[in-house]
Amino acid sequence: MGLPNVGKSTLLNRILDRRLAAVSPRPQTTRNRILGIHRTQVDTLEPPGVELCFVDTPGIQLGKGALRRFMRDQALEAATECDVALYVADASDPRGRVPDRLAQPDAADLLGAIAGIPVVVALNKVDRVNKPELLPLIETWVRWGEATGRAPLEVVPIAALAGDGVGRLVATIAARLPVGPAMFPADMVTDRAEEFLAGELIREQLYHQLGKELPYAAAVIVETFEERDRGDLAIGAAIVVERDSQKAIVIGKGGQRIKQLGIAARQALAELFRCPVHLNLFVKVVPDWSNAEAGLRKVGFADLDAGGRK
Ligand SMILES: Nc1nc2c(ncn2[C@@H]2O[C@H](COP(=O)(O)OP(=O)(O)O)[C@@H](O)[C@H]2O)c(=O)[nH]1
Ligand SMILES: [Mg+2]
Repeated sequence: MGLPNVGKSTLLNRILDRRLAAVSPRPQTTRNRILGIHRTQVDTLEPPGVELCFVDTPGIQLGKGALRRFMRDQALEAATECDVALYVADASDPRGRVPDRLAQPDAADLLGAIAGIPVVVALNKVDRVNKPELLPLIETWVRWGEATGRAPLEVVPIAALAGDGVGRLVATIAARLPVGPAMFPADMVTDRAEEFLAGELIREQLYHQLGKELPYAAAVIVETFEERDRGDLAIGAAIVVERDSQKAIVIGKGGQRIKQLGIAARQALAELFRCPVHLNLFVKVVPDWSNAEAGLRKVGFADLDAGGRK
């Protein structure tokens, strides 16, 4: 958990060594909580076999509207259910990296949800921080741990993008997990269906290609997902926006935008599923979907959260 844009999804992808969660420079890219299962050996533990179930969550946020409420609930539910709360802070953000940030009103529910749960703090993006700033920052977090009765608080500096410190972080978390039988089948990597992962990858491309022009309430619905003979995949997906003007932005002049989107998304999908992919992208207008529960269901949020295929 953590503020938007600190690198939570990047970290999940790095640990699992695959692009499970959408990543972008824009805040609020992650909307659903996503489970990623990582299995490893930590030799200092007895037994050394570890199954870590990471739950990536949308960032801490206030704000109105059904989509924001949904995102907030996703993060809070995950926080309530976890064995260890991994708080990711952006060490290169002077205001966001300090524990004081958790005293802001938007963090109150989250702090409540993790009361009594061991906390591990990952200070991310240390590649962008001057070394001398790091030690005092770690000290500040350790003192916060003492002041809030969470001592000893583990603080691990990492660079999720490059992978620095990530092994140590994994071992630190593993040491705080309860011993027990594995919770998931050995070949299971996520609780999300392939359709969901495909939709997230397409949405990630939307963020990359449209940048600031992308409307906040853009969603992707994967409507068809078929395996063809020879092992190819045929995927049909709707990009849902709220207004005709937004549809025009996504399509672009002479259809150039959506064509480029399709090319990039198809490549990313082929990489994820490791097979050739045929992708059919189209744009759909569902007026005001992000403001009401009914709209969210239309765009697939309720179905997805039940974890199943549509
Ligand atoms: N320099 C640097 N950037 C990072 C690092 N980890 C993540 N980022 C960038 O931070 C931005 C937000 O990442 P994302 O994983 O979507 O953050 P989330 O909102 O917390 O899930 C992206 O542009 C990432 O490339 C890191 O270790 N170093
Ligand atoms: Mg994210």
